[in-house]
Amino acid sequence: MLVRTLDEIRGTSREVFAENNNWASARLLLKDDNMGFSLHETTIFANTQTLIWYKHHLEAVYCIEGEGEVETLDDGKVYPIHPGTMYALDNHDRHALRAFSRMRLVCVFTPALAGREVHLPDGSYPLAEESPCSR
Ligand code: 9YT
Repeated sequence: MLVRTLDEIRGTSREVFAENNNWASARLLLKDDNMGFSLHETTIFANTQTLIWYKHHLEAVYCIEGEGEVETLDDGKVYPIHPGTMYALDNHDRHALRAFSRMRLVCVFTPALAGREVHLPDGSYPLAEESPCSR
């Protein structure tokens, strides 16, 4: 069994910061954990907007703290985010994520992230290289 805490992750390579300082991501589970997904607690800092397009991944996001909104850019629809809201990018949707206060989000990615990914200029993460399953 795997057991990890946020306190153990802080200050290690599993804690990743956006280059534009919009967010920080504590990566609780990664590709090498062989769960088939990665699991993150992401902090989105207040009064930020992040343009995202996970063209290689699916992501589900569950808000546990803070207020914000997500806009799907192809159709301009805006969805409020409060604690208890989940959104799933089931169509690799291009979107804008806006935080009105500091948000804490639990995020699941498939395929799993490998470790230190930050957004590429188009808002995507690169696809982690295939590696043989270690178990
Ligand atoms: C909600 C979202 O995608 N925010 C960007 C960071 C990402 N969740 C991550 O790498 O943890």
